[in-house]
Amino acid sequence: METILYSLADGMARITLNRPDKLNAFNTAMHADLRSAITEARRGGARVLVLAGAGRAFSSGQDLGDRAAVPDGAPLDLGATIDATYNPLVRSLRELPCPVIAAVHGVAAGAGASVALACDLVIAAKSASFIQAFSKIGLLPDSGGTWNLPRLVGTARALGLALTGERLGAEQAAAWGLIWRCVDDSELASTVDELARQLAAAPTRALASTKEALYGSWQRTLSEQLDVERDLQRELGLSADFREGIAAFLEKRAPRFTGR
Ligand code: LHQ
Repeated sequence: METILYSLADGMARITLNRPDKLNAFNTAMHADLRSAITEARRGGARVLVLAGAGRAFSSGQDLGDRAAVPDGAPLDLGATIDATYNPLVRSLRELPCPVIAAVHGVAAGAGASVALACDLVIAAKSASFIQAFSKIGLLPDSGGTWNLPRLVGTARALGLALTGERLGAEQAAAWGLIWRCVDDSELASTVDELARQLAAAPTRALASTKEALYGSWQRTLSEQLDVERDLQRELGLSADFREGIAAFLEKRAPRFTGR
């Protein structure tokens, strides 16, 4: 693929945004490549997906030079662009039945930040930063930004970030709960690799159900959520991995989960 690097091995799918001269800005081709790669990861039975950026950044968001998505004089329906690109991307990451890790180094700006925050676990290098660049060009946070930001850091901080477009360093992002973890720059790759290996060997269906239950919880009452947990647990109770987890515990050995 032209704009990303993709691999799938040992249950670990890796997608690297690969337009380093544009700080991995999203253009139409990259969205198409991402769709293919995520479909391929799903079809290939990936048990974890790692999303990262090549060069010195994670992503600078929408490619502001892509005339298919950014107006050049004539009015352009950004809603149609979003419907065709960012919204399906965010939905596909959330609906992927395995954990998605964003490995963030350098800057994650605009939709680059939103896409990182749409991943299930965000690990960032200490020198990384998150910028809600939208307001600087007359837009609002998209790609799930207005949904994820207040849920992750609360309304006051979400509004502060979104209205000012101020750069937020990774250490502060971790302290605020915007991301899962911030590590030394030199440890980003090994930390992400280790976590990806751990998750690829985990009971994948349980992790997928955890994602589904947690993300869906915002629309439900506690009583409704209790029912959702019951239903999902009922399914997991019939899984091979649950049987293996119990057997391994009783036999005092490490479990060998297969994701089934
Ligand atoms: C870029 C970009 C970029 C193209 C750096 N595009 N070339 C929007 C519109 C339509 C539909 C739906 O959704 C959206 C959502 C959005 O994502 S809106 C937000 C779009 N992103 C931005 O506004 C961020 C723009 N970029 C920047 O503010 C800076 O580049 C950041 C703060 C990310 C990094 O700054 P520096 O580290 O100083 O790097 P730089 O500015 O020198 O950039 C390096 C190169 O990358 C440079 O090209 P050049 O040929 O001069 O070396 C930039 O033009 C290019 N680049 N971002 N988004």
